[in-house]
Amino acid sequence: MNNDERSVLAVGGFGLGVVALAFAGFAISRSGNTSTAAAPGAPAAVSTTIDFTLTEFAITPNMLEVPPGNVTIQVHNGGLAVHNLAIASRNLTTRDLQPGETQTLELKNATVGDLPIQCNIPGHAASGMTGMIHVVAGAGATTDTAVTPTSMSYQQMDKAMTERALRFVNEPKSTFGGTRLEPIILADGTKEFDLTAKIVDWEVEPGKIVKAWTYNGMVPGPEIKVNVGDKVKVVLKNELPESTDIHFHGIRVPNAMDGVDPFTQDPVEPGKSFTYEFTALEASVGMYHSHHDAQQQIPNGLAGAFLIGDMPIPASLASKGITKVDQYVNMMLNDAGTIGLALNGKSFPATEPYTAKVGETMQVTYFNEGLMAHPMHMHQPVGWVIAKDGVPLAEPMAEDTILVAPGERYTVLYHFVDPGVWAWHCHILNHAEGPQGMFGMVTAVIVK
Ligand SMILES: [Cu+2]
Repeated sequence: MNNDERSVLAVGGFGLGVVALAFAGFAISRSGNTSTAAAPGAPAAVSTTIDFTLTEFAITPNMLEVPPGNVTIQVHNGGLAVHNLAIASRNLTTRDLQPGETQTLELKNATVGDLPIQCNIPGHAASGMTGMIHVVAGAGATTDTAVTPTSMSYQQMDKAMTERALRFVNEPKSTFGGTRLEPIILADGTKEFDLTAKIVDWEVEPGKIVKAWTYNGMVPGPEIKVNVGDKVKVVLKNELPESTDIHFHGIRVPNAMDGVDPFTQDPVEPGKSFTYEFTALEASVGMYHSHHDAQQQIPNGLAGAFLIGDMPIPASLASKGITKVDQYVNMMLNDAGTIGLALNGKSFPATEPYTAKVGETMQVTYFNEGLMAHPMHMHQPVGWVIAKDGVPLAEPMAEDTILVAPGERYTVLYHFVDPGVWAWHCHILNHAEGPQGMFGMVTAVIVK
């Protein structure tokens, strides 16, 4: 987004009303809730609704507490394979759910105790698709994720939420990372990219400055893009207080260039440099990141997109109006370190707003460099997943919520059909919206 577009966004027709409308209904779909229907002269009958999402290979959440009584269980297959959900002790099982399907189970008269749950597809429980419903006297429907209670009145909450949302559209934005790095072309045609690893002050939220561990002073690191057949040289200079290295994730390189000390090289010590050299052999959607003290170095910012060649647009999407790409977006997910819950190194309301026109198509690649899986949801258009980890799918798959696990990349085409401010966020709700309003892994697409 250039400055002109940003000022249009700030002063243009997207005022509070539009923002508030666009974000309405944001948080109602996943939370458990308990209601009490008291019949005259009878004890209250408690009924509770809970949700589980099935993926490869997890049941999310994997533990829920409910009070005794009737429990409505909504089971959604958010994965890429067929799954089911079974409560063996109650002889209750969903049918085999295709990706995207949802089925509701009614658990009648649950009494205090534990109800193990699992997916009954062979091998899936052993791979991690197990969980538990704890029936506990007096329990609300809570998950294993703590929710901060609020003492604010609803008027105070509304005011705080509105103020945060308006900062997103009205405040000038600080510098964004992930800008493309132009190579130095050497005499033999090799494309050289110079990366300096260093700690800088980085504004993740308006006024919140953290120590980011960066390539070339930005989070994400600069985008590197080359063509199939290019000779590539990446010169890493280490100005960090610890050793580091660079691994090219999802890119075919000789073993000596894999960037994993001590297997393939020595650590690049503070003050030292290392040069990676390889030929870009295959079209790829990869990432480059540290493979040294990674649990600190990567969440703190040492990661970027590494792209080789271009992704073909499936011919079958022409019937959906998708014949070309008008805009390319890398969306790097993070959830830890000094950067915290962030999209491209920024937390809402500091995240970058995107703009598009009705009829246009945006190609988004999600890169998860965090510690958790994130179900990414753009309001309104269904996304067409065209590639997983850079490999084109035989047929594109429609998904409005795309679960991206750590290390994964999904390439998705979004075709815009209606104008407005459309929220775009992680659908783990405590990564996105709380009593103070939206935060963390939230941005929006402004479609005109
Ligand atoms: Cu998330």
